[in-house]
Amino acid sequence: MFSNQWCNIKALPGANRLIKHLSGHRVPMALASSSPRENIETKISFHQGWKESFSVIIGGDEVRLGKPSPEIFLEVAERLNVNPCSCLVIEDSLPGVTAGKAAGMDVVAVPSIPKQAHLYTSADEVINSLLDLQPEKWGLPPFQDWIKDTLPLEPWHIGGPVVKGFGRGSKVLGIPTANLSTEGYGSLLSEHPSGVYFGWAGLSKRGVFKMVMSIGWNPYFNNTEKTIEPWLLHDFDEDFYGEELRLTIVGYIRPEANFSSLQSLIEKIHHDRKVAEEALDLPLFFKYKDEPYLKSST
Ligand code: ADP
Ligand code: RBF
Ligand code: MG
Repeated sequence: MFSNQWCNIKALPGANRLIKHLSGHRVPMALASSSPRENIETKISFHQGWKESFSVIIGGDEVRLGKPSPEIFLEVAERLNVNPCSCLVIEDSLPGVTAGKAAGMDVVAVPSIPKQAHLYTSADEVINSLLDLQPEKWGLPPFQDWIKDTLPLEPWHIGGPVVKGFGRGSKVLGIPTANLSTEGYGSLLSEHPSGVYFGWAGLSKRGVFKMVMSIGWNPYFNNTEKTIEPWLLHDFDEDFYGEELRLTIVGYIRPEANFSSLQSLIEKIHHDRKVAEEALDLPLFFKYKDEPYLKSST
């Protein structure tokens, strides 16, 4: 059962994948939003195949009490003719989480605002993005699109001159990251959740290299600004600040996490490196190495 800001014109990252997966397995789905029914209908009409995927669509104007009252979810269960306790609610808002729990349902929270996970304590699970949902935890069929610990994505691109990072000595840790400025990438980055990704990195004078990166707030350091930090999997004998760096991001590995020690953060990043290196040899990912985007620079 889905709710709320799902169906803005740009779909939430991973929403399409999830809806296709569940409808492919004939899992009954409903959309329960606080917006008026008419607005929901308009919004979902932008997404191909969504309307047909939901057996029930219900708006805030169709119930007496809005979230956090459980009414909207109980009404959905009745219309679906299912027991509330066999429903899973996927929610982005706090009142929605409260409503789902009050209806006796399992609730997975996907907070729409970053760094708010700690507020969602009443949810059964808080995930960073829909990419991290594990349907099998809730008795639903598992995704089958993960390949060798990676989730293939429609490739996307980001590029610009390499900027100075926090100078936290990542290099000393053996993990130099050639930071890119997030300026001008607001909307692209909001389409892609924070997390650990991999792909190819092009430096016009030096070549194309395997790359594993984090995008986000580095929970271990609790940054206040989002950073883009690609680690090029190659030994360079000099720095390349200011050079144009082009990235093709081809897959997702995991959400950013916090760690109890710097040592465990470093070990995890080395594991990410291994995952990325092996995956990038698969034809599925290797083929993007030759994209012109990586080689041209303007
Ligand atoms: P900063 O905090 O300024 O990003 P880092 O300690 O992360 O500093 O070092 C990153 C810099 O190291 C990059 O900007 C780049 O010039 C250089 N560098 C050398 N080797 C690599 C590599 N394999 N991957 C990424 N950057 C590298
Ligand atoms: N920082 C975190 O706080 N949590 C993470 O899970 C995390 N994962 C990372 C994965 C990769 C592949 C890379 C390159 C960096 C990651 N970082 C993470 C960012 C790291 O904290 C940052 O690069 C530091 O500056 C390293 O000292
Ligand atoms: Mg860096």
